[in-house]
Amino acid sequence: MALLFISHVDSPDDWTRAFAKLMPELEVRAWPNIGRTDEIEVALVWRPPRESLLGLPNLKLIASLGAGVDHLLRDTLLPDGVPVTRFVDDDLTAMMREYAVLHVLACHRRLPEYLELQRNGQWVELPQPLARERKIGIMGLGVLGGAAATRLAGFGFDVAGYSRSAKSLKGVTVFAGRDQLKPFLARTEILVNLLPLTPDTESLIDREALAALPKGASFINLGRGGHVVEADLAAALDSGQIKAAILDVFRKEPLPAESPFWRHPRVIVTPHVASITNPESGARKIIENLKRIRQGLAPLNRVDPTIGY
Ligand code: NDP
Ligand code: OXD
Repeated sequence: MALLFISHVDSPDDWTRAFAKLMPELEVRAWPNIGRTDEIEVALVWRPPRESLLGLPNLKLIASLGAGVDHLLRDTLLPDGVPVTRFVDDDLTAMMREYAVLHVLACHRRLPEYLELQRNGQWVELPQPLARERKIGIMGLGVLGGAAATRLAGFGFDVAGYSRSAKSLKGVTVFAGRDQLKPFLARTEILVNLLPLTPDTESLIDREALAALPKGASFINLGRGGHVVEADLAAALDSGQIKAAILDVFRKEPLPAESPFWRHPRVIVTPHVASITNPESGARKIIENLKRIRQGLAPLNRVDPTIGY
């Protein structure tokens, strides 16, 4: 019995160690050294090559190395009937919540502007609203966005969220569906993106969406680079429509050297590290799902490839 590991960004070593400890009979094989194809029961993947998941007759589970599955649904041919799951884990959620809080607080207390003032040797006191006077908007109210939204509400911020379907979250005003997007944006001073990338959300944050925010809003992108029209964001930063941006994800990763975001005085760039999958807890989730499938149960955290998340 074997697990096929496919990723051009992650090393298989920690996963090999984790499975050796938790399920020693499951051999981890790193692409392209796949060995006997009929022995592969699970594929654990990040952006797998187009045909890499075909021709595996006993494949029972395709597990994403991350919470997002856009890397897997976009270009890869999926074998019929094999469930696809994404990574959902308390540690991953806690890390993302922490990252969202870190940067919302930074924008709320105007840290990107103070860093620019410091570089220019300027001593300027900027007006400072209280948390209850600050309107935060979270796009995506799923596992990660929901956790960030409720924690930020706990700080006393005026928090709203945007999702596909209506829901109830303590302390969070929910805007659901595309016709609620504009009103949601119009009241949002600090926007946090935690949507999944799907055909519906691709390029959602464009010139029009950025213009719908109040002038001088801040933008924190923790979802995917593909949500943003990067030239529109750069223009909005230059015009002051967007005052500051914290960007963790980009259309092209690593972010190319020529990107204006590297050098913009009020942009903070981080290399897709808002939250990181832990191989040991990841291995536990995969083993749990394998056991469920062998018992004829549906795996946990299955995604629906037809809607993209
Ligand atoms: P979930 O699937 O739990 O939540 C997705 C949310 O987005 C749901 O609230 C869903 O609405 C909403 N949504 C989906 N499509 C639309 C749409 N068209 N319009 C409005 N709302 C929509 O995902 P997670 O919270 O677990 O993860 C979110 C994303 O975070 C991942 O897909 C990934 O891209 C990103 N991520 C980034 C990381 C990083 O390090 N930067 C790490 C991990 C994840 P509804 O509730 O109605 O279904
Ligand atoms: C992601 C992840 O989906 O790192 O970006 O989990």
